[in-house]
Amino acid sequence: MRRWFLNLDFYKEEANELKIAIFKDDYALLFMKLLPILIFLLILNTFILAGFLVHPTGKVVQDVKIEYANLTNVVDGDTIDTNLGRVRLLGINTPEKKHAGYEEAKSFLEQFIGKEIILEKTIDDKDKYGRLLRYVFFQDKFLNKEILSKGLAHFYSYNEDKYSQKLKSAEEKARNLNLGIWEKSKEICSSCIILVKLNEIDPGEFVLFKNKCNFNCDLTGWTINDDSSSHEKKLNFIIPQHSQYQLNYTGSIWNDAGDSLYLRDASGLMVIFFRYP
Ligand SMILES: [Ca+2]
Ligand SMILES: [Ca+2]
Repeated sequence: MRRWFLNLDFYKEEANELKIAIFKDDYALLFMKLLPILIFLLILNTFILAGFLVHPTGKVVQDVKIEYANLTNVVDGDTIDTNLGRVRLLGINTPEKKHAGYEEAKSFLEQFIGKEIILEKTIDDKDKYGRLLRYVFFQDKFLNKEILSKGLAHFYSYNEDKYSQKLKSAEEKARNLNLGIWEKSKEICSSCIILVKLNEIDPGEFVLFKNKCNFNCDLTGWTINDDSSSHEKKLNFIIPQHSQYQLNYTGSIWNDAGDSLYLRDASGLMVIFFRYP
């Protein structure tokens, strides 16, 4: 009897091994049959990842696009000409002509004339003037970021993208070091004037300043600006000691969604920087 049971166990084991072998063979066969489909799906996936990313809004956008170009001419600190067309550097806004930082930003870019640069598109292709909106790289240099790091531009975004945070930090570092456009005013009144309120809701936009010192402050020749360089307003008033002054706007200057205020003294040095939201 004992022998019989042993034999039975032996046959059971044989049968199990055979089953496993058949199962393994089936699996291999199935795998071989599915292999071309798997390879096809893998390639398709790679193409999808290379060409598209999902924007935080949930919208699928063509997000990664890199092109090689030749830098042929520098228009100003944030605009260059290339063989592919005029390019507006994304994420930055450099000073206008005759303003501190204008020449420095321009000559920084001029060192790359005749060089092969890399242009990267993220969300937007062109602005309303038909300029290509691009991030610009030369070898390991990220030019948009370098300009911010040197304090030669303020951060300016059309649409937030994967580089926005990096660029904002570069700007913040330069600001904390008082570099370039962030150089602080040495005027005595620069520590007297405070921003009480900025009302960005139009109609009726206004900016309310206060002179907290016990002497009058003459703001003649000082300038106030939002993120767009073309909106500069020259001031011509005195704020008496311990008084407020409300600067009213008729047009729509202060963007409701977010903007920045730059108050500079007559020599262009920074008095107040305020960004919202
Ligand atoms: Ca507004
Ligand atoms: Ca604005």
